Amino acid sequence: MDLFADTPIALPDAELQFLPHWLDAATAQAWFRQLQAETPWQQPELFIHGRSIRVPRLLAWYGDAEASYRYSGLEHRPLPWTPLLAEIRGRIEALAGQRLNGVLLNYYRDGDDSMGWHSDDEAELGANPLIASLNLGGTRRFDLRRKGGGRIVHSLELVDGSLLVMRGATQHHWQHQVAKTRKAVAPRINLTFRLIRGRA
Ligand SMILES: O=C(O)CCC(=O)C(=O)O
Ligand SMILES: [Mn+2]
Repeated sequence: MDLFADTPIALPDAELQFLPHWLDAATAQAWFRQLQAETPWQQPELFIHGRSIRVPRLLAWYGDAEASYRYSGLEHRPLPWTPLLAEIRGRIEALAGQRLNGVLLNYYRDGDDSMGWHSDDEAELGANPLIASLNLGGTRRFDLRRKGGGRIVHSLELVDGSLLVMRGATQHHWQHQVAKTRKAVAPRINLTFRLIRGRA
């Protein structure tokens, strides 16, 4: 038993809870395989300064019908919940203590796949959103820095079966990334559950 397993991460102006062993290894592997196989993965193209760039990972967005979401500058209508994603959502809602109506799936095929610095601060998430992020498959490093740049202040190894919950003002003050790596890394699927609030 790891006594420090669920110790909160003490960063100023952030509320982070990391549960490294949230899921047992057999369930994590079964979920990874099923999601890898059954998800209609997409690799959207972005247009930045007149150039087209493919997002450096694969994505899918699921949710309740009202949970339309903009990410990477594009509007996405949700796919309907699969039985597996609905089950995972229920378990994470129970832990988070709140409703969650959408989930972004990110598939990092290898160390070339990545997610750049950002905060989850889109308007439709409202102030102080709770983001619950489940990790399946290969371990990747998750870095945090103050908004506005500067050095990496804290890093976490997001291991298979772990859950990271970000709450409170975290997204106002901090950015996160999953950088490319030259290390040999196994494929990884990350699921970030969110609550999309209706537009005014
Ligand atoms: O893959 C990860 O751990 C990060 C995912 C993320 O930051 C996001 O989906 O907004
Ligand atoms: Mn994020």
